[in-house]
Amino acid sequence: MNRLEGKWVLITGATSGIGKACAELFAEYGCQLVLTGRRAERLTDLAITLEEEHGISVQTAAFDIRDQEACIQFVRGLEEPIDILVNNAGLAKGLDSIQNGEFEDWNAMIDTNVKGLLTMTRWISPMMIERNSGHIINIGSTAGHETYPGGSVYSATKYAVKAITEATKKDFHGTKVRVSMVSPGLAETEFSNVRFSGDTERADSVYKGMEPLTGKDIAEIVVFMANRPEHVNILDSIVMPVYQSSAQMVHRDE
Ligand code: NDP
Ligand code: 8X3
Repeated sequence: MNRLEGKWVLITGATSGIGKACAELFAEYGCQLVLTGRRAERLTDLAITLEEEHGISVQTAAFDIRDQEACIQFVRGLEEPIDILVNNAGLAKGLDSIQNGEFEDWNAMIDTNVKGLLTMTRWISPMMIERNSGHIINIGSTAGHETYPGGSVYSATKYAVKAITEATKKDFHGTKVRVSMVSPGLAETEFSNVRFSGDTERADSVYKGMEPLTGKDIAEIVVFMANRPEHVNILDSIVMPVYQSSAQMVHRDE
């Protein structure tokens, strides 16, 4: 059953990976889309493709989600009320132990994964509360459920996403606005390339000898959550490849 057709879905970080896959899948369900990210050309290309393929309306906005004023201006400029907000934009930078960490990497992760998500939620959710309808879906991580060496700050940001998701559900208590989170394990996107600053060999080694998740695998969970009846709220969903059993337990074929 398609309960999503015609709904307005705002996806942050739609220029690649999980966000892009979410855009493609919501488009298949006949949703209207608002897509954000910093790479304007990718957003425009995706919008043209999805409009042509699905006959839907796609709006785009290129800005840095760390820029709180840009976020606020973007939300003020929205032409349609948002039914579903997918807080997806995020990244890991580096895999340094805390004693060797780079402030620049820490700031990028905290400002994007935590403050960017908070800012979007802060400015979109009042409109949902007012209409007593809406759904916020945060992309967390297995790193928000367990830690690993070199992952202290990335994990901290994803534990924060878990905390924010759970507290937001409580803030909306008594309304019909839903709050969910998906917590993926290893998914092959641009994530590892970004984490290792374009070191493709190192990025590829993350997925060596195993079949990782794809952006589409996660998009299917996001859309499943969004497509539940309005009285059903899935709070979290931990999703890993079958060869992954924890952050560091990854089976690899020879
Ligand atoms: P990608 O690198 O493929 O996509 C990340 C997206 O976030 C891009 O669209 C990027 O757009 C956007 N983004 C990053 N920084 C900013 C910024 N400052 N302002 C605006 N947009 C930004 O990685 P994934 O698709 O894998 O990551 C999506 C989410 O999934 C992240 O929150 C990540 O933490 C999470 N995740 C990923 C996992 C994985 O293994 N891949 C596992 C668990 C969670 P642009 O560069 O154009 O700005
Ligand atoms: C991404 C998964 O294990 O690389 O959130 O941190 S992991």
